[in-house]
Amino acid sequence: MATAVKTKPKKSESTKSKKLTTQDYIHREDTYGAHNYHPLPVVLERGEGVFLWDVEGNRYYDFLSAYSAVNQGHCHPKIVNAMIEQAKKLALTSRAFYNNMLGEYEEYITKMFGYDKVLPMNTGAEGVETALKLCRKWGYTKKGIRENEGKIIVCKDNFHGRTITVVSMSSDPESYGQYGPYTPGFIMVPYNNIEVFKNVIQSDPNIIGFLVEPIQGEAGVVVPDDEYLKETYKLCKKHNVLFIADEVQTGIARTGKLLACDHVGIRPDIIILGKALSGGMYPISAVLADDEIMLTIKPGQHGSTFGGNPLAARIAIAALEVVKEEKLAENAEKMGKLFRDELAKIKSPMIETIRGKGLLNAVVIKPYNGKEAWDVCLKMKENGLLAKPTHQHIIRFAPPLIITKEQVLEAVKIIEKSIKEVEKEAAKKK
Ligand code: IF1
Repeated sequence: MATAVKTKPKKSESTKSKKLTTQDYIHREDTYGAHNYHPLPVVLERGEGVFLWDVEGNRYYDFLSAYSAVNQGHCHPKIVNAMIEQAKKLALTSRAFYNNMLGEYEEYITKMFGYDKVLPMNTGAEGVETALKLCRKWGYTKKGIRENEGKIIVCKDNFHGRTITVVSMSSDPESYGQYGPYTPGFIMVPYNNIEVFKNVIQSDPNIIGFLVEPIQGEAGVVVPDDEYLKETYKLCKKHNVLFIADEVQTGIARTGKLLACDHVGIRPDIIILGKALSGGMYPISAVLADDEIMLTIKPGQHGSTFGGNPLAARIAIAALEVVKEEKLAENAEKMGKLFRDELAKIKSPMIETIRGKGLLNAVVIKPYNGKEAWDVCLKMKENGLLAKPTHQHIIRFAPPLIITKEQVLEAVKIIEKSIKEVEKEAAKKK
């Protein structure tokens, strides 16, 4: 597929009258928007199911799903209809008053995940911040730790969002650089290392929580040993430390179970959900916990303008119903295995590792004569599939969980074709 020729709109010509090209859109964003992202050069205007279309009319397989926010597929009719219906009635009241949708959603989600209560928020980072606040409140009012002394264990290479407290827990200079001074109270341990965790958790009586991604998404879909989550969970129980699972990316059926923690049979003390909680239609996050923890926050001690709004409540119910009705976890399990098995058949010096669980997968690309993961992603774009590298050499592959067997097979063909074409270009450069 030819790439659009670079054209700059003439000063006099208004960009409203003529049909804009991909470059026009990119130039306009570059002129008026902050430069806090480096997107792949594609401008999307329509999504349906596993597909996206750009402004030139090209169709793509979406293998990012907005970082696992579109598990149900783009613009799922059931969720869209629920959103339209509710939006015509009542969108936002603030929590100064009750609304008729919130209680129904709270009952639905707490019963679906098996917790006493939910605290509704909007973004994943807000959900993480809420979990940290709950953990500290619980540490001081229930565990009896001296105020301002509470410590929370976090993992190296974590990604939990981009607020200043959350990046204070980060080991990635790109995430925390020049954003200090940082929020104190975090102890960092290597991921997937039980020995170090054991030494740390028994070394400090002020430890109140352990915040962990059951699979590290941003780090490159790093799947820990099964024992890791089980053992750290047991140690948390032994030392009366809250096990806090950040399932913003791994939750809502993405890894082949409703929650990634379900693979190892543990029940976190606090669960953080986001992204696919709305099927990508609206920012919705949620923190689930039992009363002993949840009720440590009293009226007026936490909240947000949009948290728990009736529109979000209605959308989240529809999005969760789709997960159940369409058996998305089961499909993610099956299609994920098929995807990894088919990828493994590709013989290429550029494929170093294939890893993942369910439909959260990644391929580690070995640079080849100057060509690397970014080049593979550009080639896949030309061939009709969208994915993006994380940490330079790792391509994450996470399609909507509604993907069919035929679509997985076609997608793997595109990936194979693209890698072979990049290899050929690399060989020519030799
Ligand atoms: C971006 C990354 C993924 C998350 C986990 C909390 C949050 C996220 C495990 C915060 C958000 C998003 C953020 C988005 C890209 C994407 C991402 F590349 F940034 F790291 F998925 F891996 N916990 N992840 O993955 O949720 O506040 O964004 O709603 O910042 O570019 P949020």
